[in-house]
Amino acid sequence: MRFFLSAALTGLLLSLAATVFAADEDGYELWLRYRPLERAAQATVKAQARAIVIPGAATPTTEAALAELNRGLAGMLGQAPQKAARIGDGALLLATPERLPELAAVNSPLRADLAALGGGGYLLRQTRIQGHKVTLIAANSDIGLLYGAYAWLREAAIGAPARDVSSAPKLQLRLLNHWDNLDRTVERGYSGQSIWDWWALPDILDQHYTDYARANASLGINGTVLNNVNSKPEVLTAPFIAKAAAVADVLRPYGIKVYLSARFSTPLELHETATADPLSPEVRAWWQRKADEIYKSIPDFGGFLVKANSEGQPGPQDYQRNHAEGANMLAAAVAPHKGIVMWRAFVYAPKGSHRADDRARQAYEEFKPLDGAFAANVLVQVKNGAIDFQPREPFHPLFGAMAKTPLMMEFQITKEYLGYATDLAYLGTMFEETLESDTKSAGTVAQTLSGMAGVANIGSDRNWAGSHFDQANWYAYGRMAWDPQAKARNIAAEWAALTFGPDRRVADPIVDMMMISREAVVDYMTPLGLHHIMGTSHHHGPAPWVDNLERPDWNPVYYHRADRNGIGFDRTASGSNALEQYAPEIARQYADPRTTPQQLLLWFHHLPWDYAMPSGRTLWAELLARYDKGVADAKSLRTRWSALKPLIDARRYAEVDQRLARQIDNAVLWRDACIAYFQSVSGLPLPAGVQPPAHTLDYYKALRYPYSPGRG
Ligand code: BDP
Repeated sequence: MRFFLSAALTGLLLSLAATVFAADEDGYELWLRYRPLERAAQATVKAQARAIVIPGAATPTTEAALAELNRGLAGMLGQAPQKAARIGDGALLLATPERLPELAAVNSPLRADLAALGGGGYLLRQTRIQGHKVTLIAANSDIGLLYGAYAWLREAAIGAPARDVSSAPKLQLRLLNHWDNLDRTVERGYSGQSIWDWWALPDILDQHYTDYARANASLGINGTVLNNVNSKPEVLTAPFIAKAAAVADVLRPYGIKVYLSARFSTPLELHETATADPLSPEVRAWWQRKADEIYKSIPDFGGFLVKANSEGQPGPQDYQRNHAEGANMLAAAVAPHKGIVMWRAFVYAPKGSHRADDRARQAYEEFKPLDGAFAANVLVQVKNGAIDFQPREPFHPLFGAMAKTPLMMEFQITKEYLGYATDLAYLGTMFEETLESDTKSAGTVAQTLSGMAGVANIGSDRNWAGSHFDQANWYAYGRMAWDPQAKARNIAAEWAALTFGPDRRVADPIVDMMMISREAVVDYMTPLGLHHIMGTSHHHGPAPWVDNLERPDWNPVYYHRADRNGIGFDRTASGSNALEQYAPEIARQYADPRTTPQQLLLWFHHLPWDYAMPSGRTLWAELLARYDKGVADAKSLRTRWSALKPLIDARRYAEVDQRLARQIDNAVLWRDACIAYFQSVSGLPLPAGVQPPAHTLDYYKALRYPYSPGRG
């Protein structure tokens, strides 16, 4: 009894202490907070880092590693160790074979492990070097050392700094794509202005740039496309090249290369050529000169990202050339400098020539025949699904279908279709779902990749991402770009511990919230495989009734096809047959609604309202149940958060709480508007116990969202 009382009392005191002492945080430090460790953990970390030793000459990258270790240790221990010139007991030793040749000596036990790491990997070991007990961070390059330093700090902050770790990136290209405009607006950005202050550059280098580099390097992100895929010619003019070069100088020590989105018609629009035809010698020469000019200022420039012949952007098809001819022309210009071209497969035809029957088919139809036609330094960048970053999509059929073309995955980290920066939706589970999908022709989607790009959610907001939980999506993206087989739950646990502290009473419930959050959004927006029923152009809020836009495939009614008899898009042989673009096993399995995963049912099938679902309900009743579940889960997110109030600093608690409250409203709005609309179409009564929508359909139809953010 005494024991229980004192345990309860200690618990209470701990909570009280947490409430009293948890100082407000604004989120600027992201997952690199380095708060003081508990006493026992402090002792362990201290013993592993009595002094920091980096043999050999300092480079900007080793200086960055040293600075981060000092910052981290000062935060976690209250005091940073000295840098020492010699290895001694308890040293934290950062070394490459070049800096410390004995690492690669024939008799070195680390030789094989190191060789397996490649350029960017690292290992962490408790070992003996020159007779001294040391903590070793070893790699084959300085960038590997920097990654290793971040990994060791992460382990220390979470309280597990003695593990032996070997880690090497599985993908060589790990990029962010900023959809940032040169006027600092951000297309689909919900976290303030662009962090790139083009006007102030190149003279004024905001501290944000360095902190951005640190955050990204801590995840292993090694490239960034600075500007929007809907690009402008000016970005390739001398003044903007100088600005990009200044950013590149800041990012370089952190192993991050700068890339630019190039507008295909740039030379023509700058009036420097008479055409933008990729086969014109004048155009080819212009791009070659332009590449030379860029590389003069940015010797390690990564290359170009291109959106061509999509949503009105110019491209090779304007000159009756195909995507490969366009991409290869640019590839030839950057090839002498070892640059690459990332050519996007998000294409849907301009007015008039589109396939009216199914937009989902188009990318495959344009790109599959070109497999093998792209130059060696071209990668085709494919969105995770064939429509457009919906809350749930089946994996894009191009994955597994382009054996001769390196592919990059394009995920959207910013939540254009999943509630902006207000709704909590942890995307780790969504990324994982796509990456582990089995293509049946080439292994999992993850195994088909040569690189990954994430459309950034980063902006000028103090917390970078617009909300604290949206930081987790940047984090999860980076960790999965490093290891596409990583598990969303483990990443969430790591992020939660780093962001809110390693106390499991806090971290565990936060992980649980994160793990249900994206499915909640799917349920209250687009359950059972519904898609693209959001409001026109801003993509916020429900609008399943919209049927009057210029292109059929901009209209929600095109996607859900609900009428008196049923609902869903028939992509089987009796419909658009988009299914034939998948491997035969998948096509066969999904041809039958009974063997199609329920979560994709209405993506592939048009079914009668009384179709019997495995639950025993009719499709109509199931749809209603999903909407109700979405709302219930949104409510549960907030309840779970409330329970954490005593353990979280007041500022972050309140900032999250306000958003969770708004998320409930959004969930109810979606549920009610969709039910009102689908009921008006199906003509079916609501089963007993289902709450009728709060308003009439006309009320929902009349809602407007003027000045919604993210329109660029
Ligand atoms: C859509 C966005 C649009 C982008 C486009 C793209 O609504 O703003 O320009 O994707 O990826 O999701 O090019």
